[in-house]
Amino acid sequence: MNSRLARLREKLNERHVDAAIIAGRPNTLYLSGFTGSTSFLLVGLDRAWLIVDFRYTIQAREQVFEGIEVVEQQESFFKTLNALLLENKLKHIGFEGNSLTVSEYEQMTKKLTHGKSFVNLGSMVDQLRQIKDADEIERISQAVLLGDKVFDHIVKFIKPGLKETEISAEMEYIMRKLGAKGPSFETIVAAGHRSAMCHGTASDNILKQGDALVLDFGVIYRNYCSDMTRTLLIGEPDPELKKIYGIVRKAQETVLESLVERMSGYEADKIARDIITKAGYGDAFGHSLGHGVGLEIHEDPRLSTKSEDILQNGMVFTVEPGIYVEGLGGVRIEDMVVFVDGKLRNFTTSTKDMIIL
Ligand SMILES: [Mn+2]
Repeated sequence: MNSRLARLREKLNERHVDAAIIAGRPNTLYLSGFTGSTSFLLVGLDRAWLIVDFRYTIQAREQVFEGIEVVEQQESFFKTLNALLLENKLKHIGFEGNSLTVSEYEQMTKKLTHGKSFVNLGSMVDQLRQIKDADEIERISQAVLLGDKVFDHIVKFIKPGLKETEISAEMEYIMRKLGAKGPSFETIVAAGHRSAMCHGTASDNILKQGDALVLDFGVIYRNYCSDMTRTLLIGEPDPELKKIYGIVRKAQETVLESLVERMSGYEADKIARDIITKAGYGDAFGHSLGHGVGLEIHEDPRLSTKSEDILQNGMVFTVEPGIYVEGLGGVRIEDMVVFVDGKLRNFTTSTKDMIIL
């Protein structure tokens, strides 16, 4: 885990910064291992301190990675931070410009009287988080496996007459029973005409014959998110839905076969988009192909028409083309993958064969 701090320190050095103050939750967890809701992590070039209040002292001592000292705040966080800055001669202080609010920034620059200058590090830590280490890849693979088990279970549970909310409740119950902390985002269960809404979270809509049913869900397991989508068909579907299913599946599988390390997010998106456009449904694929996943459900890199991100070893991301036709329904298929040693590994193992229930 110390290699995470080492990578950050390298970047801080390049920017001539003495220390960074990290307060965003995913970045704090990534760099320190601490899961509490409030803290300031001060990362200097050779020492690092996690400042917490009384509620979290015991937990922080148990959780922090080697090389991080836990400090309980005295009187206030800023007073404690100021003392550390003075004691360790830390003058040029970096902050997370992409996650701090304007008020938090103003408060910080006003109250940290021992800081001489404040440097906006933007999304520096988020950028580091794009490349997953072996421990993260292992956790993510377990999270995805748990999602596959939820899918196996729910396929047997689904039948016409159920409400979408009954399905999402069952999915969330099973994921927790299997050891997940909970869903990684609000579970999407969208049937019939609602399946044409890309983010149709479960409603009281009742499943009926002929419906397409989009299940887009994920779990949080050992702090890491999973994300997958499968589309089921309830009873014999409209021939157009079957056709759409075939196009989406072909687009998704072609991307998986064509992805090579160092391809851009734009190029990957284009492979799927060209197939769907050629089939006459270009306008019906109105979202991007995929996104990074890790401690957060949506992270960089992005796979989209505007993306300049280069897909590299250690990056975990989704491949999720879809086609949505108002009044008829929608189909989306989503897997989570990673590049390891230049090779693409697909974490998701659930079948993509058309399932007609
Ligand atoms: Mn997704």
